Amino acid sequence: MKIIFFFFFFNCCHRVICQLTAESLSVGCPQFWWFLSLSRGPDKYSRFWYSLINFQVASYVRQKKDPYFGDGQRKKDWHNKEAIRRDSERVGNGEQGKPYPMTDAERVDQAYRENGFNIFVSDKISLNRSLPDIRHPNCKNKLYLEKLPNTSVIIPFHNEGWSSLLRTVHSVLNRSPPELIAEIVLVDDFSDREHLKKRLEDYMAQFPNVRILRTKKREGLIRTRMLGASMAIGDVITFLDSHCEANVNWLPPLLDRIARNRKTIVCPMIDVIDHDHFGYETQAGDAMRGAFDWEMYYKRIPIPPELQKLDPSDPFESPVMAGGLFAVDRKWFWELGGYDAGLEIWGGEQYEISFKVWMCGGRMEDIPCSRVGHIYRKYVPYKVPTGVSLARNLKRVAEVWMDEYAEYIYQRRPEYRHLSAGDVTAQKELRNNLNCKSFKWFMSEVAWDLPKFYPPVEPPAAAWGEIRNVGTGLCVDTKHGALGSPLRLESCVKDRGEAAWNNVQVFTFSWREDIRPGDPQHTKKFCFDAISHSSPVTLYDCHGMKGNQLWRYRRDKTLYHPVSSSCMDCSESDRKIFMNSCNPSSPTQQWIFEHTNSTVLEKFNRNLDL
Ligand SMILES: *[C@@H]1O[C@H](CO)[C@@H](O)[C@H](O)[C@H]1NC(C)=O
Ligand SMILES: *[C@@H]1O[C@H](CO)[C@@H](O)[C@H](O)[C@H]1NC(C)=O
Ligand SMILES: *[C@@H]1O[C@H](CO)[C@@H](O)[C@H](O)[C@H]1NC(C)=O
Ligand SMILES: [Mn+2]
Repeated sequence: MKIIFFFFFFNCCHRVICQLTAESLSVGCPQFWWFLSLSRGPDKYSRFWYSLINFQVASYVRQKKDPYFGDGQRKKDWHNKEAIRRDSERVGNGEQGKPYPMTDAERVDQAYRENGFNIFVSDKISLNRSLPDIRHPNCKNKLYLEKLPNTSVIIPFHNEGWSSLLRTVHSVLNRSPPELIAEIVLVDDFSDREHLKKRLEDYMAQFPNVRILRTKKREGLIRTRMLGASMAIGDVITFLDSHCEANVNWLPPLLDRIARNRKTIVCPMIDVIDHDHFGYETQAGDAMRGAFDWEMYYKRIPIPPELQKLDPSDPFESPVMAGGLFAVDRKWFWELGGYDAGLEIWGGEQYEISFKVWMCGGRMEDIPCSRVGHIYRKYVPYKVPTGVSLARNLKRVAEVWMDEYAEYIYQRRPEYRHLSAGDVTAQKELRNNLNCKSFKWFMSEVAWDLPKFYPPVEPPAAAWGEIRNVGTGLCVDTKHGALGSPLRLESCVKDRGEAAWNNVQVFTFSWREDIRPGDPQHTKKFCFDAISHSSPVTLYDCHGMKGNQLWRYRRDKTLYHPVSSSCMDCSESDRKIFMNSCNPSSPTQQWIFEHTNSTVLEKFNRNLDL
């Protein structure tokens, strides 16, 4: 009898009953307690059902606590099925995000000079081109609130190319529900290119909700964004770059999160539009958390298991944003003081807004179901006022927000220590008035996984100095070679007793278990890299993912490469350094680091079959 009842219970309407039972937990509903006592008997069936119902109730209660679940608000499927179908039928240059087949005539430098990407190719691709839907498959079934706030889309630009700017606008118009676009605001930061003047105004006249604002002098990216934001009328402000393409259903997933918690800043996944052929694809690693190293370079780190969602298409928390693409409740943006108006031109602003929103009671998320492509330029085509403003911006951010952690930056960038950050009183007052938390809190609650990748205090290196080969008596040398060029043997400069400017023979086997040029305090960001058990050893950008840049310095003095199970070897006659099958008795496979720290080496080697 009991069992039949439970079958009914779980099969027919467990959701409703769980809701009832959960609610009755708080009001002490007698039916519920009767029900529990019924299922609580000594026999094992009862115990089974009892634990099952407990589980159901517990998970319901958990979900109820999550404001984003089962909140009773009406949701809907925001996909524009008709537009998706039309897009899927498009064929032609660059359609479906495919690379455009470039001719030699289109490959010339001239094509890149004005924009830093190939404008000839851009001009050949439709302003309405279709993009591949590369979202996680779960995104296709997601529902978002029926009632969403509308947004002003702010697109600052400076001397942007015609087709790249227009494709940004078209992609937003084509792939956003019209009722959610309060306006598109193009903010011109004092461009001088002719097509951005009357011609742009004439073109945009066909779109009633596109506005053009212009700065009166060159203001830089940060103040240009602020000008756009200050004129915005939408409930939400969405910032885009001027060479982007919004992908399918990109907007509702962003606005939905803000509707549920107005203090959330949301970022779309940023995809890569190739600056040569305009092919569209994800960034390496796709969904990752935004982070920084202690020289304040932006970095991306993997989502730790603790933060991975059951559904990988669900939003996840990110400590810092990449930069120009995000949406924020307009009023909340201004409650946060917008951007620090003392930030010049470009740089550091993404840290400022990110630290601020987390520390002052908001949060920040990346939204896997929202994707926007961005053209990463080959180079910046216009004059950017020199490094001084970037350094000053970073110093401002460090001074206002980073508390005692600023010291870690000054240790690596001593030139920042005495640089003037200008007047930051207003910023500090804002931090005070908003009762913002400490940077220590930010590091321990939000960016707690960052030090694993970028420790504030560099852990001691395992070995450093010259690397001398036992068999030949020669040293590993980079000869200042270009990235990707092989390492070579040279006579050891220490022995020559002369300053050998053409040689780099000092290396560090660092706590990351990779080998880099430079002494432990000043390593370069290049790493010993081998791709097979017989390949040369080259210098390559450190990817920090161990893999083919992971090395072991073993007791038998071999430099072992776990991925290929081979050892670093060399030949005296042609001075080459290459991978080979390990033969520890071969003197050409034995290498002596000038200095070692045996504690650290022991630690690295401890769990290894050596
Ligand atoms: C883009 O599509 C719109 C309709 O969605 C159409 O009016 C316009 O002519 C198209 N423009 C181009 C350049 O294909
Ligand atoms: C945006 O939404 C607000 C209500 O949230 C409404 O008052 C306003 O008129 C809308 N703006 C536009 C341009 O649709
Ligand atoms: C060697 O490493 C240990 C930590 O593993 C550290 O305490 C010690 O200072 C290091 N020694 C040198 C000479 O760097
Ligand atoms: Mn850009």
